[in-house]
Amino acid sequence: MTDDRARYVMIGGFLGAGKTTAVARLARRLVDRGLRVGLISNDQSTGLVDTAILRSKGFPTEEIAGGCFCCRFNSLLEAAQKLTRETRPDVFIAEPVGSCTDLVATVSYPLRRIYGDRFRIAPLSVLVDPLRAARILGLESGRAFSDKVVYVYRKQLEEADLVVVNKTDGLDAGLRERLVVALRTQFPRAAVHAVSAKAGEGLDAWFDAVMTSDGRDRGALDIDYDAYAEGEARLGWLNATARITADAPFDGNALLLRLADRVRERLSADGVEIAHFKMTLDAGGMLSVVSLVATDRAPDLRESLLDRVDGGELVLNLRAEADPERLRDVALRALAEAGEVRSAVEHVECFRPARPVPTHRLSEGAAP
Ligand SMILES: Nc1nc2c(ncn2[C@@H]2O[C@H](COP(=O)(O)OP(=O)(O)O)[C@@H](O)[C@H]2O)c(=O)[nH]1
Ligand SMILES: [Mg+2]
Repeated sequence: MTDDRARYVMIGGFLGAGKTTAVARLARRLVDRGLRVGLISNDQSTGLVDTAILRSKGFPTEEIAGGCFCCRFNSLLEAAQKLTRETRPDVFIAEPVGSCTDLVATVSYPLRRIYGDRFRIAPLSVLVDPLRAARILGLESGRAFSDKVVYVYRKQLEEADLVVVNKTDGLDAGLRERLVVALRTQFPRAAVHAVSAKAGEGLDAWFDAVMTSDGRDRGALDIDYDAYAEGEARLGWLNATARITADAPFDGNALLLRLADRVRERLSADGVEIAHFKMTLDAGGMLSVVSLVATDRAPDLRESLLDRVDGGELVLNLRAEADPERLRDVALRALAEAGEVRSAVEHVECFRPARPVPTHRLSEGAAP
């Protein structure tokens, strides 16, 4: 008997772990094999760098803004329906908000129990950045988030079917081994994979597990929603867009790297830990993309503009354990002082994520 249900894949994990990179990798692989994909990105507000990145690669992508999947379950369904009307995906790949957890009970179970005739639910993958995870699991010292944020981080790992250590390229072999052992010991329910989404290493076993097995049936995560809400609200969120103009052509990649460094220096002086700071400069459909995933790490130019440009649209997403107004002030000041260019800020939103209130919360065995 053939199964014509679409596979629903969720690739979760904390901010900066490499979800969007992995989503694009999996999507490319499936498309190369003749399958149709539909991608769903998600954020607490609008103006998403991730959506711009995924669309620039040519994948049909819907964005759910203004709340996470669990709290906007119906928007998730609508996004899937829209993609179905337009491209009839064989596989949906959804990237939840990086500060979100309890996804099995609030998204996977309801999808399976209520819409199981339409979707086949893949195991939940949770990606980790190895250096971030090594600090959080106590294997390495260094700047880290507060215990409140760490609560959310650990809950993400607790509910994973597949824990995926990402960024193995350039990772010290000894640390990689210690990390895999620590994850297996502390989160024994999950299978642990180690991959580089960027370099394309180790992906076969993980993607095969995602594409050929189903999410495991088990009771809902034991989670205290007060602690979860508090942990999530420790993170400040800033989304901004600005129109960039200049009198003479300029190097757009260097502009973004300069902005990332300025913001990092100021927040470092404040003792703030950055979770993920990402920016795109869209110059007539060509993109420069820069990411920064910890205050003490260098910015990464993930996509570069080949030529100098006259201007473009800048999208800036910053998530850090700090007062959101402070993030706004630091980012806007860096922009104002960027030199070489003029910037007209068109949209700014800064806030702390609201308490998560899931549309559904089902555990296995519960009636829908
Ligand atoms: N070295 C390395 N960097 C990676 C890898 N995967 C993602 N990154 C980088 O990590 C940063 C965050 O990636 P992104 O996919 O946006 O993470 P997300 O916030 O979880 O969606 C970007 O600078 C990526 O280029 C990887 O396998 N190796
Ligand atoms: Mg992302």
